[in-house]
Amino acid sequence: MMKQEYIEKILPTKLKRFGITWLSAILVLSAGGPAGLSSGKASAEPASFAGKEVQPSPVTVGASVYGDVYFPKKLRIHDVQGAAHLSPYEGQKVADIEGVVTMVKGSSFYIQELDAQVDQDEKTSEAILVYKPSHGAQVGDEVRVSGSVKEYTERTYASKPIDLTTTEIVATSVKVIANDRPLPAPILLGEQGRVMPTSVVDHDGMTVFDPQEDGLDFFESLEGMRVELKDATVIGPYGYEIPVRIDNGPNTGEVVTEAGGLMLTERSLNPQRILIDAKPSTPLKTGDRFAGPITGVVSYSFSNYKLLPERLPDVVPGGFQPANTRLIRDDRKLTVASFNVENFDPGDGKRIDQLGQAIAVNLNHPDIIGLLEVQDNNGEKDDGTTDASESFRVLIEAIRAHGGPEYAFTNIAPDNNKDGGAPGGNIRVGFLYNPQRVTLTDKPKGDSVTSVTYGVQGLSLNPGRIDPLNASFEDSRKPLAAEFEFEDQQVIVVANHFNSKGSDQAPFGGIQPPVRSSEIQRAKIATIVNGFVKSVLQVNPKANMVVLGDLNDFQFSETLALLRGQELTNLIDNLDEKERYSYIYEGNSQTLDHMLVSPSLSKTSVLDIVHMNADFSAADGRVSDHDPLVAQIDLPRKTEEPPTDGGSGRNDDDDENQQDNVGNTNAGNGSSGNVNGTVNGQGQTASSEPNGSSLSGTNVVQVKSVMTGVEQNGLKRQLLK
Ligand SMILES: [Ca+2]
Ligand SMILES: [Ca+2]
Ligand SMILES: [Ca+2]
Ligand SMILES: [Ca+2]
Repeated sequence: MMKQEYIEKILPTKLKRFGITWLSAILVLSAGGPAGLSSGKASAEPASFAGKEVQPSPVTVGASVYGDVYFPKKLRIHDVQGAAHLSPYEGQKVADIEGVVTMVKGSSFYIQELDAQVDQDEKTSEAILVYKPSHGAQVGDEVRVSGSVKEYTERTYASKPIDLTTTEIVATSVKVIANDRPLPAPILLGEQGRVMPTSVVDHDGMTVFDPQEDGLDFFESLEGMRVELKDATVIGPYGYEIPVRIDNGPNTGEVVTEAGGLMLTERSLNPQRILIDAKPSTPLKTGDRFAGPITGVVSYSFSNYKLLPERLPDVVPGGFQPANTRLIRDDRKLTVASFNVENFDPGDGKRIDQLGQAIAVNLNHPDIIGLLEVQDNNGEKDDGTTDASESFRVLIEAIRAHGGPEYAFTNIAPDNNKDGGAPGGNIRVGFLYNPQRVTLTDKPKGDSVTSVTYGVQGLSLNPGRIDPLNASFEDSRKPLAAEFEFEDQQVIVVANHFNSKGSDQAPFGGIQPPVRSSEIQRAKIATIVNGFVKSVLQVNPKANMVVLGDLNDFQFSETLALLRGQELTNLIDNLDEKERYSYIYEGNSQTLDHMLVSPSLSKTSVLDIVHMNADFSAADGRVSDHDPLVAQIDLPRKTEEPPTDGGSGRNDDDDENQQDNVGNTNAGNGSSGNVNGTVNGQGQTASSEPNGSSLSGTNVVQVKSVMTGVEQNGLKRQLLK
């Protein structure tokens, strides 16, 4: 029998016999109804005909029991939440919704179902937000709430209005029916409790509610509920929230950094990251832990699910320390760094000194440093100033004060407020270089509008901007190419700062899949820079090129694919996966900064990301939001035999030698493919010899690494003092 036929024809007849109209009951098809019940009450307000919203209440008339009469059951929180992002009762009035107050937030509070009343469905949240000014409710009160159901944007901000909503009862009445009730037991998250999805945020455009698979649905199924985190590990410094991870058992596919952070990979945005919405009383760094479990309610605001903790346990420091570069100095090799100095200007106070120390000590004063986000001489004062010579000068002095060399600098000032960033700041890319080690080849300096080209004489301008009038660079930085001479070799370094991801929709936002509109401009910029690289290599296939900077995208992105083309190798890709980060955003360790090299350098360059900033708060030594990158490059020498392995001019021995120049100052790095687990003391000794220029003068010595104790091409190598 069809349900429809039963409801329309048969049931009215049955109900008539005991004097109630069928519209006053909710009825579903059931063969005889449940046994063992003998009485029931009719309710006046049927909610729906769907099976879930009713309960069996057999009616007894005389000796007859009508067991297949179903009445609306009492509406509970899980009914209002439903197994969905939006309440099935949105916009409707609900009455006498019962729960215990678990947390009070101003005019709002969270209530949760008594443990005895929860349904058997993990997809439905058992808690809900209630809004009523002057509600008077206290944690532990058992209340009965009436009002209307609203899908509410808990907090919003003009630039990103598209967020998920929080189901809320806008209450007309809140009746306290008991005090000091025990709070419902928190749901334990993680391996011993509810295991979190670790790879998918959403893969069905929010059309299927599958909390076991989709992180978005997982958190929604716990909306407003008390949850507990055991042994939470901090995965980044505090920044509006505390990002943590918990143990979700084996098979998570997680890549954990040496510091204890969570790597963003091509496979996962790590939906298991939990953001704790509280400000810690002590500085936090990646790898710190909490002295006890964290209990709180699941909330959502500013495009993310968050945990509102009832209290924060004490912090147990994890002991991770800001790193120094692991590259062991070898003066015959060129070192090139990329460092986003986060809106640096002469008004930065003690950060000037800290950055000086970072470059002189942590980075071991590289020969060439591509700097990003250098502001003009008066920072964000917006008065038409664009010159940054004072910004460079104070930084050079600070490096000197920490034992570094006297650097020189070069840059091209942007036209006022044309390159994006904070208004008035005029952030630009520029270079520091050590004139004791490299020279900026003598060419006319470019200006803000003239494009640099490459010919048989090298760069036309030095430095020069790449295609600065191209509309693709609108409101963004123009790449800057500079030509340096190291020993007898030229190397072209291109510093970049691509447009940011700021305009993209959020991974946990209300639009799924999120639109990442910023990629369009980056794709154009990457294509232009790759075109420049191509134009150089067409003239000189052996040109030594380093393309570096904050590219505001990941190593596996389309941006990087376009920039690499067939020409460049991204040294990031040579690192062990857990090493590939220079930045932490909402608890995801990730790479925005890159260092790419041309074919002549691809096998003789070793990269180190110096983890001294991203994992730390300012109190623990952070001097910028980005970690700097340093590459050590064994430039091919003109005295060398023609290449035999496809143009790199290097053989396998050389690759090993490169690894020998990476010291192991952190015990956890032994597994890295590029980071040798052995400290090479001899390399350190040899590298202290200022012998690079002497070596370049000989044409009978096959110069390899100082460490190579073998003969090459029949010529005995020699160490020169
Ligand atoms: Ca439930
Ligand atoms: Ca909801
Ligand atoms: Ca889903
Ligand atoms: Ca200014």
